[in-house]
Amino acid sequence: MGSGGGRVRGGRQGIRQAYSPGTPTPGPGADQGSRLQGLFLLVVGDSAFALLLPGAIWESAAVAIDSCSFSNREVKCDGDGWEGEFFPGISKIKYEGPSSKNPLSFKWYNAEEEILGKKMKDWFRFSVAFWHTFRGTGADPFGAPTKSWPWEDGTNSLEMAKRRMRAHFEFSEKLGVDKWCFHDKDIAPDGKTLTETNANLDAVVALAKELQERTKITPLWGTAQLFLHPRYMHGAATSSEVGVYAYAAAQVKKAMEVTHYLGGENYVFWGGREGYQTLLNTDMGRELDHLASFLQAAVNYKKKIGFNGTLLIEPKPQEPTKHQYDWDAATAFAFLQKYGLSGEFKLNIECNHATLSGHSCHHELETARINGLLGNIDANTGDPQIGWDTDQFLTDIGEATLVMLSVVRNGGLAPGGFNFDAKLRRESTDVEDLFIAHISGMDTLARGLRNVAKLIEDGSLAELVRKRYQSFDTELGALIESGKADFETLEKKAIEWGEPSVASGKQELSEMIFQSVL
Ligand code: XUL
Ligand code: CO
Repeated sequence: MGSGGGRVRGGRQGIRQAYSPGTPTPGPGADQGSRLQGLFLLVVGDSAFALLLPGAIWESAAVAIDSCSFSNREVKCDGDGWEGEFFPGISKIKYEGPSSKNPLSFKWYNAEEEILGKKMKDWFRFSVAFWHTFRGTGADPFGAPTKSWPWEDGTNSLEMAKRRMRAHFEFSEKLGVDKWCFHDKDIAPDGKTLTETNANLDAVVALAKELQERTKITPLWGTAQLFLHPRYMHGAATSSEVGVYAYAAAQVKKAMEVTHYLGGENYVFWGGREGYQTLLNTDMGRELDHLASFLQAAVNYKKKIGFNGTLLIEPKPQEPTKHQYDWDAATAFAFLQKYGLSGEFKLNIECNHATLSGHSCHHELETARINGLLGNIDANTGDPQIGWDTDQFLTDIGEATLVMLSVVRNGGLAPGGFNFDAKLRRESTDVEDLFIAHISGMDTLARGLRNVAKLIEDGSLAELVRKRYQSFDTELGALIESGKADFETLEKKAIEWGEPSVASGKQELSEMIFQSVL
């Protein structure tokens, strides 16, 4: 890599000119410069995903082609127009320990250190989410994008996609994270046809493969984005339109092939629009049958291409739809059982989704774990005063400790891991904030793991729970737990024993023990 600040070859003005033929008519905010004008109009409806793309993706082929057609001026189609490092002032982030005041260092996460019999890096298997870190613009339904990363030129061109991919690998390498997650649409622009779109994806994937080989960073999971484009307004697998169902299948087929090719270890299904706005116009039973057929076809295709990764369903109760079918872990489990799919899928639990469904993240993790379904964690958190999916980096040490309790009980998450499905706040606009946010999230979870090790070593919480159920460590308890205690036997015991004694639940003591390790 070159030294010094990176720059767009030929200067930014040239790229702005290249973009102008495909730039939508400026709306409010036109005084913010042509780059922001192009982005601003795209802030539509859904707050979480309007941010993903700095261009209307269904128009992006035109943008990509325009961009390339200007190659005889400033922009080179075969290169990516960027020289030097993307993060020139930042070197590899190191562990400096809790007393360090350096924001660009780890205080608690020490990748090679062994805790509870495993290296920290193996407990976590951290991953950078491409869509937030490299496509998040800071836009919200009321405001234009706030980030202006130096490598972005305002286009959704193929050249821009390649440059962004190189920035991503440099970022992850410097952060010391060796996994990444992506949607098909995050990494490559759409073409005018499905065939053209797939060709664009192949071009970016070829570069990603090369960068992966050089850096040893591989996908934790890949997925298809089936929620931004207007064709998916009624859903993808649950759309009332058979043509949309087929299109979604084609998209998943390709995304699965790409994930497999890149050595991805999992594949995620988040049904952002698999739900309804009103039951008055919805045949819920038929839609759920369609979703099951879709997932069964995905299982069949996975086997056909020899992809051994885990398929993961990511529950979320609502947003963008009023009601999403994969409401929470228990609902997803019931769905998988009903359709005979339980052996084929695990769950990707996202903490902010858990709280939106009225549960804690710990509850969702435990529900998945006790049913053998805990496959991956989308590590983030919500805001207690905001009722939507804010996708913040997790900074609450207590919450992180509870999360790690489940992960340790699960024996880890591999082949899953912790994907930072989290984004910078709109107001955080420095390039270094991207590093600081991830470092903070990693350190918080590392503290959680260290706290769990203290809890286990102390042993008193486990002892409290053991004692609480000790009345079942008896002959009758064993009979009940083996499913052999009939009502007549139980009635006989109840009469013989009289009024049962009921011990204290010791909630405050359990909380005191928990607090003592934070
Ligand atoms: C949406 C969400 C998605 C999925 C992948 O809330 O979490 O980013 O993780 O589609
Ligand atoms: Co997620």
